[in-house]
Amino acid sequence: MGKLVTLTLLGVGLALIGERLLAFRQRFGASQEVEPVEPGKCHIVEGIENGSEDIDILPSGLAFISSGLKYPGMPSFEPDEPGKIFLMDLNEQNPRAQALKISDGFDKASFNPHGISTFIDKDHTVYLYVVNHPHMMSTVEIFKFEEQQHSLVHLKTIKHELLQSVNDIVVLGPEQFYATRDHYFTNLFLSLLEMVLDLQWSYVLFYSPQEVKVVAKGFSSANGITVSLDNQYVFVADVAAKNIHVMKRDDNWNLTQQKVLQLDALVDNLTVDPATGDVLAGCHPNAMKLLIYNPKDPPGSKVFRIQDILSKKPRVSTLYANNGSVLQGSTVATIYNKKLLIGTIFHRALYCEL
Ligand SMILES: [Ca+2]
Ligand SMILES: [Ca+2]
Repeated sequence: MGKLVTLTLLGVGLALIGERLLAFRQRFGASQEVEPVEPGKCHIVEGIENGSEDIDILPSGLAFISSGLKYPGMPSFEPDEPGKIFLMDLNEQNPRAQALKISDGFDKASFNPHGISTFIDKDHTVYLYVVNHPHMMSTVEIFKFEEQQHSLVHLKTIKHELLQSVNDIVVLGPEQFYATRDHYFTNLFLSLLEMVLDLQWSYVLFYSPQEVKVVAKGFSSANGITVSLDNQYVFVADVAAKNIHVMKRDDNWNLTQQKVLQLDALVDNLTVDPATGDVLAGCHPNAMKLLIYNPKDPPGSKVFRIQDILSKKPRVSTLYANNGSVLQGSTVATIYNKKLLIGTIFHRALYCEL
């Protein structure tokens, strides 16, 4: 009898894991093909070889690009190369990417930049907030941007017990930001198990020097985060659930969910077109190909444009798609003045004139 119970329990357990694994395979797009879409004249940006995970563009057209992310479980082609922040002036005829100098006193050797967000203070000072993973921990670094010197001056490192496995941030005031935590567990094995079992323990938190709190939870894996042009709505990408959550902000920085927009690819970083308010989503058509990297069958890229996201019927269109022959692992897309810049997790970036 005891053996029968053990066998039954084992069978049920294996069936459950099998079912979860199948669902996991499906969620991660193990069988997706990509039809190519190219929006205009495009070319690879020279000089950025080790990824361009996140991009944020100032109203003046200066684009900051985070490069060289080492992320647990993901391949890294230059594991010993420290991360960098590149700058591109999208007003130029043929914009080039140049690495910004970083001030002394900051540990550049362990710099591992991930999501970024710019913030312009009342006195017009430009700050760049960077999610950093030195030695695979999570911190938020605040830099002051000095345009003339082409440099970033490090001002502060923010650490907090809730700021773990941070993916992206969006800054809304001096040292006031929302951040996504993409996994509950920081241990690689447990975080993989968390993904397979789809525990939905990932969350969004609000940080200020006075208060740190979880403001939205229940995500499979909260990834990119940004705000609407009027700062009233927050958009959160749940990469593993392939959707975007539209949340309304209140005066206490709490978030209330308004709707969830389902897409058919894994949504990474989000940006907003400053001219139209459209949301741009850098997506992975097939995450299995990202995790198990094979140069003969590389991961592809997909960018969605979502128009009227706050309306009853948002319109979703594919702005860019490629099977990996040109661009692998797109994570972010930004638009400035009919110029499109697409970043990728561990490869190059693409520049298109729309
Ligand atoms: Ca970002
Ligand atoms: Ca991301």
